[in-house]
Amino acid sequence: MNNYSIAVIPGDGIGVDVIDEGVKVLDALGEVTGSYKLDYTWFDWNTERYLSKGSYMPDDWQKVLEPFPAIFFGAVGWPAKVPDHVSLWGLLLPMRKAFDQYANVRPVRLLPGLQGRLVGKGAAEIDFVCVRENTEGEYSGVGGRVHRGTPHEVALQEIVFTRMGTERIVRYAYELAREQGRTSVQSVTKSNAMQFSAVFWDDVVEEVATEYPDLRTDKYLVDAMAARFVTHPESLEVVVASNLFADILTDLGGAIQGSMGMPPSANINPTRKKPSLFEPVHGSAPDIAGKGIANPLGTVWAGQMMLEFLGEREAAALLMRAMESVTREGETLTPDLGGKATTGEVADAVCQALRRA
Ligand code: GGG
Repeated sequence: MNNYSIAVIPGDGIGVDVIDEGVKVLDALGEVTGSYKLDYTWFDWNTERYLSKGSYMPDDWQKVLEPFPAIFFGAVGWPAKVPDHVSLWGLLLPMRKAFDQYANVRPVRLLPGLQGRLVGKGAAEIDFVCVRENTEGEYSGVGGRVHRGTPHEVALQEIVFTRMGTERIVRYAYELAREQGRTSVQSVTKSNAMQFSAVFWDDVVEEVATEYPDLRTDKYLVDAMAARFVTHPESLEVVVASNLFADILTDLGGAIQGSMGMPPSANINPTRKKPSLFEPVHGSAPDIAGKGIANPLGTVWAGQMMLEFLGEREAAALLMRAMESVTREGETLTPDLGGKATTGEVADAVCQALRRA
């Protein structure tokens, strides 16, 4: 039996609802397989903490989290109480950057039985993965505002692409393509308009691609790729893009997966020298927080990716099959997927499927 120490940060809004259920499913899977046990340390780092103590995390947060191989994260943000740029830069983005979680892996797969939003495109057509650069690009955090409130006010937000950062994410995408038995990689930029940063990205892709002659390389402008998600999702295998472009595209990915409640997100430090972080793609959705109707499947799927990362491949495969059997049956789904079940009932259905298996 393998033991893993996991840091759990439910965060805000429905993050709390879905993480509770995600933990329930991961524990049930550990019991069913007998292959692992997760020892959780819970952290109440969220907007309430910010309001009462002035920060989302304590000063020594890096030292506290560093011993954990993985962080199981819910969601951040409560815009009625704290502006979103304060909460995102107070909790999630510092972890991605400080722990060098440079590869953000986001599968876009329509699970069996679910109604996608695209006419004529089912589970066979919607099955690819997005690799998002996760530490620089449009999220570099470099910029400033001057002459506030005056007619000559200036706001600058710098896009930063480094050779090291670009090469490593592109290489990660090609390696993932090989690992998953794919035949191609789709690189996304806006190099007709962004003649410096995006053309640089294209150049790096061309260089790295020579190391992978077995894989085809396709290049798309981000606007064309947005259309392609809808018109030809079956032509996509491993989509690699910058921080902001991939963030936007993967919300579209959530939509074609049936609901924003479905997609998971693995923020990986491939060196494993610092913790990796696993979360649903969706945010905190304050409007439905605490109502018991949030879809827990994106979080359960993120937990499944965490188990794969930890090396529990058989358990992870079993959990994927259990989720698929729940979606295939289609009887226990939350309202975002057209069902009437609660968050807890969906997680219970996954647990039952695990026990049946
Ligand atoms: N569960 C993830 C979460 O809370 N996401 C909030 C969000 O807006 N993230 C922005 C990003 O991933 O770039």
